[in-house]
Amino acid sequence: MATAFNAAEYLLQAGRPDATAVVSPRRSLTYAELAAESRRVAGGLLELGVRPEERVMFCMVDDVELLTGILGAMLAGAVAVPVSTMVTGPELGQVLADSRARVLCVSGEFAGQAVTALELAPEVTDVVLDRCDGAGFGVRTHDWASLAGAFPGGRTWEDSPALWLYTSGTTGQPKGAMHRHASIRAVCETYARGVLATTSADRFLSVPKLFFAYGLGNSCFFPLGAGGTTLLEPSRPTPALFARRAREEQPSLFFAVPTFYAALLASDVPDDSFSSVRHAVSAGEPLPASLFERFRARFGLEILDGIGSTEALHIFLSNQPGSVRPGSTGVPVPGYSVQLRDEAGAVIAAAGKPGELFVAGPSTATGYWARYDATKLVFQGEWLRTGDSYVRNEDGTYSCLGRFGDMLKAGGIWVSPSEVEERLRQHPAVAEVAVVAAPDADGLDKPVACVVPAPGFAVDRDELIEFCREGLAAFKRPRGVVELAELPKTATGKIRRNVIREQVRD
Ligand code: 3SK
Repeated sequence: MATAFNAAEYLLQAGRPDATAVVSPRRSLTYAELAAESRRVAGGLLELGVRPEERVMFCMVDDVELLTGILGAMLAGAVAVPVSTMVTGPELGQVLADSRARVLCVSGEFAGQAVTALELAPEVTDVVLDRCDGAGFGVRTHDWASLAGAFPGGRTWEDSPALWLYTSGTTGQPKGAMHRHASIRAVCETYARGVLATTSADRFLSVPKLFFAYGLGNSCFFPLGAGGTTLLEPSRPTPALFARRAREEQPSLFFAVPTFYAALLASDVPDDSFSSVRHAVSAGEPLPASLFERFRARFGLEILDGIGSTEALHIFLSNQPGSVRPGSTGVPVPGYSVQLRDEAGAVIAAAGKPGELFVAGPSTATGYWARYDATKLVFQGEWLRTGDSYVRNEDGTYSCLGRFGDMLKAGGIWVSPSEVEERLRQHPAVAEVAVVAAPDADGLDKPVACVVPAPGFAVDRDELIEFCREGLAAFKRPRGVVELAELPKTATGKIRRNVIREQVRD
């Protein structure tokens, strides 16, 4: 029988009413205040005519309004759809139309994109604006502060849809991954409690924003699920800003992506900026061992590297406190199982043999909204296909070899781009690097390194190839080096290898 459950109720009742739930540069709220504010928003959405399971889209900065918007939509039995604020108007219009949301909530900063998006999404009837007037929207507009209405409560079950998160992966059109209310409780109980041992004393500071699955767990589900405090930052992240917030707000848990850890290392922020942090977490892309070592040496913190996905909602494979293997992604998070499969789909039992990573666990999405083929490809029974190429090490940890399609063969032998990249990152002339396959004069694929030089350095092809030859098996060395001003990246900071591949082939 279906069990009544609402993820927002679960999160809002976890903290003591008088404990601080959220701190932003503009204001702080206790759990009692956060619950009251979220119920006000829920009532306001119902008053606008929002029906159970209907989508409400949020294009907003990380602040109390977005937090109460997501919680309020879920309380109302609607589906919260936080979307990237880094998109253009037409890109926002595309996901808005795809979701068929009738209500769009927007921070003043993104009013321009929203006006353009509305031209592509004629089903939107109401826009709720925070710190912005309603001129030029062409539909009914409402001020965020004026949202109000009766909130009856009790409208969802464990399997009711709570949340959609749009993901493009590194290619393709954005797809809405649909998550249940119960999945939100599951990630609090598995990764947050099982790996980070979160408690009500914890203070959470996340560089990734609430519109990413990674940031949503870090800044909403985990802090509230533990009865702790979320420290929100509305501005664009920079090392100086986050080091200052960390010194002022004393977080105990800090979350970022490898690119941001590299930026912190390249900055002159004080070395004791993160002295209050008990665990620093990395996800999004594999954390190179060299970055781990340099961060530990300078900031005195071991980074826990993990991998999650929008489809799995959060991290399912992670290093564990006290047993980090640098350069690996650790072991399955308690509650999740992983498998490596070969190209024919057979499960690989042996250590050391690469395969595609599949994961099963309690938080996988129910599918992509209105995407039959993509859903069948990715959601296979209880297993979720990640598209990542991994190997199990002898000690039971797993290491990422790149995307499944990124692996390349040189002279008939598999080469992992990330292994060659890790070697090249140790050279002082290399700031960023991506290794991709490019055909040689014979049309045979060979590894080519695309290098962004470090400030003040020039790229010397022969020196870099020789440097790889000294540190790696000779067949793995790049046969060519291409200098690039920057590496093309996705909105979430992942390297767009398909774009680089096209560039080096031209
Ligand atoms: O990319 C990841 O590793 C990740 C981690 C947590 C949640 C979501 C994602 C995509």
